Amino acid sequence: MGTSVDTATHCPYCSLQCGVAMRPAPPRPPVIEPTEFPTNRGGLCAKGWSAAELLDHPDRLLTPLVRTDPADRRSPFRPATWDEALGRVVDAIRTSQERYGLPSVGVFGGGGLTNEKAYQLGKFARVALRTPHIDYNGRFCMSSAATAGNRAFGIDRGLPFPLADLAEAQTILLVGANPAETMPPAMQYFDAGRAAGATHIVVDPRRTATARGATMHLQPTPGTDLALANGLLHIAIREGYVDEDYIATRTTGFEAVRQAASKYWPDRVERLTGVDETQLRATVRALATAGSAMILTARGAEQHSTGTDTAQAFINLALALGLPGKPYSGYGTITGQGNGQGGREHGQKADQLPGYRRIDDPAARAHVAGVWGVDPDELPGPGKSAVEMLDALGTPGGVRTLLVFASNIVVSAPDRNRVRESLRALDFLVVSDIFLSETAAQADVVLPTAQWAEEEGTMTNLEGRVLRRKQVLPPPDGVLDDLTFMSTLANRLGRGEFFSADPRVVFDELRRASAGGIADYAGITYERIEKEDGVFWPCPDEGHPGTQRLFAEEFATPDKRARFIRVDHRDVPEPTDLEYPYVLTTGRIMQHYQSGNQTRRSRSLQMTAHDPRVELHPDLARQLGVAANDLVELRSRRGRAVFRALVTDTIRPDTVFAPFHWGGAASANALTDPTLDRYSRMPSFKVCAVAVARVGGPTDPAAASPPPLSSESRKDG
Ligand SMILES: Nc1nc2c(c(=O)[nH]1)N[C@H]1C(S)=C(S)[C@@H](COP(=O)(O)OP(=O)(O)OC[C@H]3O[C@@H](n4cnc5c(=O)[nH]c(N)nc54)[C@H](O)[C@@H]3O)O[C@H]1N2
Ligand SMILES: Nc1nc2c(c(=O)[nH]1)N[C@H]1C(S)=C(S)[C@@H](COP(=O)(O)OP(=O)(O)OC[C@H]3O[C@@H](n4cnc5c(=O)[nH]c(N)nc54)[C@H](O)[C@@H]3O)O[C@H]1N2
Ligand code: SF4
Ligand SMILES: [Mo]
Repeated sequence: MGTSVDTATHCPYCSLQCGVAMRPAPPRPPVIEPTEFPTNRGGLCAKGWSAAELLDHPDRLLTPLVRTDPADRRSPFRPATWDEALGRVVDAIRTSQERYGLPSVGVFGGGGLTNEKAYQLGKFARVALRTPHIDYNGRFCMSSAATAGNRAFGIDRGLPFPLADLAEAQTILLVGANPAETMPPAMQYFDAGRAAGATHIVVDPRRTATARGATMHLQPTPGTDLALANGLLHIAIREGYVDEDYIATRTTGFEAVRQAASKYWPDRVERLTGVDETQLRATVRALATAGSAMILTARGAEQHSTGTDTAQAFINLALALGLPGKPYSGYGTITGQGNGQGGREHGQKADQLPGYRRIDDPAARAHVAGVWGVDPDELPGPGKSAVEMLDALGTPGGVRTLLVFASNIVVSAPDRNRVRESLRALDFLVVSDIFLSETAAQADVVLPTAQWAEEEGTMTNLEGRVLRRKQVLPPPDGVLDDLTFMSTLANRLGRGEFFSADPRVVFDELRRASAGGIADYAGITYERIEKEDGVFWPCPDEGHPGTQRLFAEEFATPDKRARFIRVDHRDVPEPTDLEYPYVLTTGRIMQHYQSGNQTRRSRSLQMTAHDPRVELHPDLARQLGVAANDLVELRSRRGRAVFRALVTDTIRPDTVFAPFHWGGAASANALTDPTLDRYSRMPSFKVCAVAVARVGGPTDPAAASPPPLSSESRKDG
């Protein structure tokens, strides 16, 4: 597009979607500068600064790859034309469909895809493949808080207010979130609040950078947040802090919750969580006596087999204090992926149609089928959730041919060894990615795709604000963007008439498909987004201003009231024992993003965070004879992984923390527990039992310090 002016767009990574300006600098990739966009206001983290490094990275996939021997997935890859690669994909789809029926083809999507691509992928599964089986990595991310939000409020918008409201709240309780590393530019709102006298309380088993800056830090054992929330509610009730008027006029179901809370005596909660009674009381007082208060959760509280109920427990607390709908107050969850919000609204989920409609609702089916121009009876029903779909790969009734878009499941799904086995049981695996990920390395066919700055689309950020991602340069020769790929493949499958490769056409169709749904985008246009710094959904028509704040008057439930739901503490699925005496929790460091398939390729990020490191308390290190930088092996009931020791007193002595950004020998997900939440189907990423042992010294050339790309992604490649 050879212009010399800056293009205003957004960082490709997390849900903060920081505004950036990109200045073309041919023949090098464009130069990135932060803009004054309302989320980042001139801030950017190291990942954002480095994002353009990957546009012309030598590892980029530039042609489709196929196996030299189509019958042997262990044979080497060779470059192929699109025609040949698509031919193999179509043959595999047809073979599975003929042998095992339509549901034997599955799709796995991602929360990084634009709204247009996520929407089109859901439609592609239902209309081109006619399979019920589509799910996505958001199941690993937002599903518990989403389920709880839908249950309690009738709507799932992560933050029911703009981010800037955080600076105005007098008290914030932040549970299992580490924005200082996961969304650094958002810290300016927390900092502004504290500078103005706000009280911030962080709940985290680690004294993170976020916790260090807060007013108070509660340091519970992983997996006990539900008991903590019920304990706070118990105190609020006993000390007369509940808002009886609000409860009577705006909610239902409090009595059962009040009764349940009566069992959460502070000393019992102290025993369950490890947080002492004084801190519990101080937290309640800070929330209840402030003029405005927010309770925010993120993955630390949610990625558990009790994640939905845990989010609900914090919603119960917020409702009892009368917070949701009051100015600068309420409950929110901090969405993770770039389009984690929009990606969970328009049909990538197994049980969902666009506009956050349910696929088992006859009226929703009729509406969406009308927009798509198909017979409602043709639309499949709900399919299996992510982990359940992966577990059933290659089994009778399970998926035989799987198409993966924008997820690196071999690194990011729980119980990696089992995932690898399941993928091996497939008849055919297709992966669309920018780079040869660990998952792509196991595929039969790999398809190169365009990157963020090479295509147009929209993203919905953590606030529910719909943004435009703009094209700054064309994709490399021979690389097709996902929309073009989907419509080309649909064409080959005889369903091409239903699909467009033009993002504007797809977005306009999405608007119509979402119209009247919960996540209503009908009034949002590319032009409005541009003029108004984004538009907040719901936005039912072009004259509607968009909805920055929810719940002031009513909730989105049928009776317009929020629902209290009784929830009870349950022990973690895998308690520690003599063989596996420590608790492992997992998460993120600032420099790397998710499975690391992108950020591990950035030279500047690798320079500051090359080594996968496990955090251990000095007492534990001493007991195990581990010194700083030693190699340490973690072992769980499912696998092993080796990390370099980071000895730090910021973590509980009974707990170790490992990032999940690496594959190969340093894969945290070789260890994690796939036990699912019964409602959201979220796995237990944040708690399992492990053994810990020293396996080498700091200069040992052994397993850890994998090369920038874990050996795994090269092995079969
Ligand atoms: N640098 C970076 N930033 C990112 C991402 C990334 O990969 N890298 N990913 C993006 C995405 S998709 C997401 S979902 C967000 C996630 O953002 P966060 O939720 O902030 O990130 P995590 O590190 O997964 O977990 C947060 C904290 O939970 C704590 N924790 C662990 N177990 C428990 C527990 O049982 N209870 C409590 N209360 N806390 C616990 C961990 O110690 C950790 O500090 O980040 C987004 N931003
Ligand atoms: N142990 C543990 N595991 C976790 C978590 C945890 O806290 N602990 N967190 C979970 C969470 S919250 C999340 S969100 C998941 C994320 O885990 P993944 O789904 O693996 O996330 P990414 O690494 O972002 O994978 C995106 C892939 O798509 C590629 N890609 C990027 N853009 C595009 C595009 O436009 N089209 C296509 N086709 N490909 C693209 C990237 O190169 C990358 O390989 O991990 C989960 N796994
Ligand atoms: S905070 Fe998120 S959106 Fe902003 S620069 Fe960092 S990764 Fe990108
Ligand atoms: Mo996430």
